[in-house]
Amino acid sequence: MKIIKIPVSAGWLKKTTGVEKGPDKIIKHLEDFWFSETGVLPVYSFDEVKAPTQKSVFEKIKPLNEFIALGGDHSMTYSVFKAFASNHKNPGIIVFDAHPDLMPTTEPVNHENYLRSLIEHDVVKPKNVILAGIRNSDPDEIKFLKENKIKNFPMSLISEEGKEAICDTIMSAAKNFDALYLSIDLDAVDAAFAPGVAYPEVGGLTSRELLYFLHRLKKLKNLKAADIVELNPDKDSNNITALLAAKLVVELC
Ligand SMILES: [Mn+2]
Repeated sequence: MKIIKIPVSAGWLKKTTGVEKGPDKIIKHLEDFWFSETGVLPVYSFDEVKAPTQKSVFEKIKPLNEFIALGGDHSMTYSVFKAFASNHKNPGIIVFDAHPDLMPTTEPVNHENYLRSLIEHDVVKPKNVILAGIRNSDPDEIKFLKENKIKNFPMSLISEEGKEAICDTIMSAAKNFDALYLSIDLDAVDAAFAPGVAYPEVGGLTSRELLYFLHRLKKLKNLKAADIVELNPDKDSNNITALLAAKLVVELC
């Protein structure tokens, strides 16, 4: 699996400072795993976007077919997905996140509005966007979600209906995309399991619940690429979040 390091910290209000250390930290912890739980021996090749900009990230990703990009803050998904989308007819994205990241667009985009920017810049159709794990939104974002009829599976719904049923629904929607991209903001996971993120949120997925989703989504033939974002090693506790991020990489290989 090609692993692309994108050490970007372009965060609004500088609250994401520290996330640029994420990629190296995750890679260090890959050593802590041998086989994946499904018995796969992961083989990696590493590459990096040094001093990342929207343009340099796009150019690094454009020639790739299958990859996992490691952040860095969520703003990077704008350029990574844009490059991915440029290679496919009808691309779609599943995002695990505590926040919808649908704030009004800015230039350059940031980690609070990358997803709205992808939609408003016609990179992805709103009907090809699936959100899961949301539990803290701005009124502006809720309005945008409703107006664009975005498929939204907030934490409350996952908790009420169960991860199995929600995963079934997500998979039947996602299997129709020509190419599927998975974006994992580590704050989708409960702060008790993933404290080392820029904006920790309680009441989220357990590590195991997120792994359940990944193991099932991995079975979709159209799943081509993924990113893991928002690890902040400076805020972590006993490297627990870094270790989770590394395990996610292993299980996605
Ligand atoms: Mn996010």
